[in-house]
Amino acid sequence: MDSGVTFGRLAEEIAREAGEMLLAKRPARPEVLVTKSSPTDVVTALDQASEELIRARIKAARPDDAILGEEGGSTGGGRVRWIVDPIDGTVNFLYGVPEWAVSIAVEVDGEVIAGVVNVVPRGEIFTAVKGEGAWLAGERLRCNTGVPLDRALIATGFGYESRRRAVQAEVLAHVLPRVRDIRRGGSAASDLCSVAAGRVDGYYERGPQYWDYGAGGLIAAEAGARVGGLNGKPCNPGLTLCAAPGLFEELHDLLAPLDPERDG
Ligand code: LIP
Repeated sequence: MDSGVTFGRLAEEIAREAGEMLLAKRPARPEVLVTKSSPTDVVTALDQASEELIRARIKAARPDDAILGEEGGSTGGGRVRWIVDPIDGTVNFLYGVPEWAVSIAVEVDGEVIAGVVNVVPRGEIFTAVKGEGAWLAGERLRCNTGVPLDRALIATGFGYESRRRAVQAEVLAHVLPRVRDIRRGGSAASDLCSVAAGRVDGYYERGPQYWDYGAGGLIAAEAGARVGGLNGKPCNPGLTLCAAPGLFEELHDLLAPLDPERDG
């Protein structure tokens, strides 16, 4: 079995190539191809082209591995699985907001051991290998520590369905008065990397899927953050929560009584 470092290098190479393709092919106004869970949940032709490229590169290098992709679903079996978000932050991509990413994680026997988030418009490639730290441009990343909740800059995001958003707004109304401020970047993968890089102190969101948080979750954890869900659960679409130990618990205890996993 290859090491996390070998998987990480391959993931980085593929995420870099997908990013170059997206930058080269992105028209001034990308067109919506289809909508998914709601009229605002969009897929562009380039989401699909990016996933096709990533799948082709993985298959060429590792024909027996399984792949879970946001657009193409689940294929293959075996101990190694690649978790792919071909464009995380598709609405930003559509509008030309420079905050979208290609996210690739590699899981062996159910555990993520390597992750890459290429925040393409910023030319930033965040990487992590389990036990080897999180890195950006040759610098080891460390999340902010010792920040109390009332001084914390917290990133969050919102789903695409109206009823879920109404709950998220209600939860946010309780969080906002208790923290330094809120940021809504529009890419969960990038938000998790922002925790790793100390650009925000914490992040929470109801709704991100495995392809949104797989790679970024490892990057944040390797930068010293705690990453999980409610009540000791691992990250899951019910809630993704991430911050340094201490702030994680404060944020958790603020959110838990608000029942943030409900959808209306
Ligand atoms: C998006 C996230 C965003 C979140 C949205 C959505 P997509 O992913 O990264 O931060 O708030 O609900 O999940 O749809 O652009 O891949």
